[in-house]
Amino acid sequence: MSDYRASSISVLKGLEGVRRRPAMYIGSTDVRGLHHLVWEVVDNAVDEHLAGIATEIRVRVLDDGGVEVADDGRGIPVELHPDEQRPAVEVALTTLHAGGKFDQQAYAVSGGLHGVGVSVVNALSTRTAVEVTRDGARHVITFSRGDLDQALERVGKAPKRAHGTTVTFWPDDEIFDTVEIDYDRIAQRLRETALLNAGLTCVLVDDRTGRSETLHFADGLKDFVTELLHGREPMVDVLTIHDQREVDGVPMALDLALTWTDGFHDERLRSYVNVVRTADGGTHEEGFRRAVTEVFKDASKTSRALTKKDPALVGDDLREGMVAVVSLKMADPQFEGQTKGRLGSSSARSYVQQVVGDHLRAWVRSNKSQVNKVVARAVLAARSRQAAKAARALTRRKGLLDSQSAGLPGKLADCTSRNPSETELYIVEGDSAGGSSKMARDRHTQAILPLRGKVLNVEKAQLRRVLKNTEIQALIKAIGCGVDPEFDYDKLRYDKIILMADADIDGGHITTLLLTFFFRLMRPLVDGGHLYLAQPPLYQLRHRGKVVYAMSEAEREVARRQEFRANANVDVQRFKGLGEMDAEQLWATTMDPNRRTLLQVGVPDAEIADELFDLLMGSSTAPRRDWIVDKAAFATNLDV
Ligand code: 0RA
Repeated sequence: MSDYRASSISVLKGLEGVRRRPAMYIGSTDVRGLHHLVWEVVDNAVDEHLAGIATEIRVRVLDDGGVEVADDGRGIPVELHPDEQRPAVEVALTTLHAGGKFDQQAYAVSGGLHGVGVSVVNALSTRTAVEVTRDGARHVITFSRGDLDQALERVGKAPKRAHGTTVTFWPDDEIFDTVEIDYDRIAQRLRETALLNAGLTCVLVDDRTGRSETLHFADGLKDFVTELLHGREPMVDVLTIHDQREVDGVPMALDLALTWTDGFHDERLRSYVNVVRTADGGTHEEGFRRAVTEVFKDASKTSRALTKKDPALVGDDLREGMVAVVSLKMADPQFEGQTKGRLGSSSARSYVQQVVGDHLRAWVRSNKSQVNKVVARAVLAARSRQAAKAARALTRRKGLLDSQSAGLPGKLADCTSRNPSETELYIVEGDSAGGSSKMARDRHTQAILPLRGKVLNVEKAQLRRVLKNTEIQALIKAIGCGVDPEFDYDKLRYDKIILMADADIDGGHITTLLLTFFFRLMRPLVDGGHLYLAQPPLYQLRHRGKVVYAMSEAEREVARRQEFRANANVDVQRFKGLGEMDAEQLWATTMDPNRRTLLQVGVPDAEIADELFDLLMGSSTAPRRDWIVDKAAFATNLDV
């Protein structure tokens, strides 16, 4: 009796610790942490799939804010735990780190990859209900804030061979900043889960909205690579690798899919360890990259795609346009970095390098024409790398990248302040708008750089041509920091770089071109939050000396109703462009720091931005036009 008490007290202590310092167990108590609860249960269900049992995971968001996760795995054991003399499921839900996965080694590859604890979910939920189907019966047990509520009970019969677990929990609003479950977050994660686990079906249902989806990918990683291509044609058939072996007595497994496309200029590599994304890469990625470089460098020597005149290929050339997913499973992985997003285990490097090297060498031997395509693409990359290097050397000689020696561009109307923390550069489309903005500005802090006509499309043109373009040169000189990869943040001459273009299609286009320029060649400016979009109004409403501006048709109608008498004869002027506004109007609406609205340009996710610019600047025009016309998209996609 006293033993029982003693152990239950220590258990209680464990879960109290979770409630006292939840971030220790789930990272944070914001939306991310909240959804961690869902991942915790889903990952346990995925383990049942990896163990070869579960085929389906169903997540349901309930009307009352609860989340139900059901799987057809083995079912959490219900028999009495030999030491604790309580049902194993009760022990699993109330004991920290007791997933009940007793043998680490055996589970290392086939399952047991997660299982840190449904008990953490239990501790951080006002209520948790677990239903287990196994041994021919359905069993239910419930908890409240981690404490046992209703002891395990047999609630009905079940077919003899039926098995599975349903965990339903209601996140605790005493713990979390918000308990609002985000459908899209779960959908995205389940999609990833389904892509990484070929054959597993993931279902998501939202009772609050009626939304639902089913995710199932028969070809797993091959489908994943196809998704990452976003409609681009692969240059070679998607190549897949599956390997499973013991390395120094430790089981390892590698799944991989790989191809190349000429639709991207970067490398798109996604990696996972034990079905968890490694956003910062690590040793498995290193091993993979080394193998690709080694094998294809070798292959290029005997490929007719590489001629004597060509520069020697480097790894970056070979991996340009490469799209790949690497999924490694291993026991006891070591993670590094601030967010633990990088794999540090060195055994993974040599294992992946060896397996990928062996597979690729065999593939290269029997796919000569496909190899030629990959090498030809790398040769193009090597040539443009050389050209860009030559162009940079040239511009450096001319002093273009150094504003001090080159002097400022003639068209720049600079501000008088030399304190970069208070200065702003308005980049203005067209000379007439340039004129009125020069009159309107606060000349102490605001500088104006008018650009003529269309800026060169950085995405299509080669770097060499881009840097020769006079508009681009003026821009680089005025800003003062040079361009990637020699960008020098300390030389930034303005705190805010503000793009001010007409609120029409052409203005949208020019803004897009400039954004592309900044994103590709002055990325640190974007990341540092220095880039802004001005928001000139579309309409002016005036009646008896009262003037109101509106950004859109909808705003105009609201203003007409709310700002003026019902049947007032309001004079409405539509601005076709910035040039139609006089200095006073421009100042009042778009440039006065106290009255204007600026959109700060940000890049929420490098890959999303990359996609966006590919879409906008790539070859297909229809989607691009739609996007440009719908200028609101700038705000939603780029404004953070
Ligand atoms: C402990 C041991 C076993 C399975 C599980 C826990 C388990 C946990 C969860 C959480 C959600 N779904 C789950 N399914 C299973 C192994 C049981 C056995 O060997 O029979």
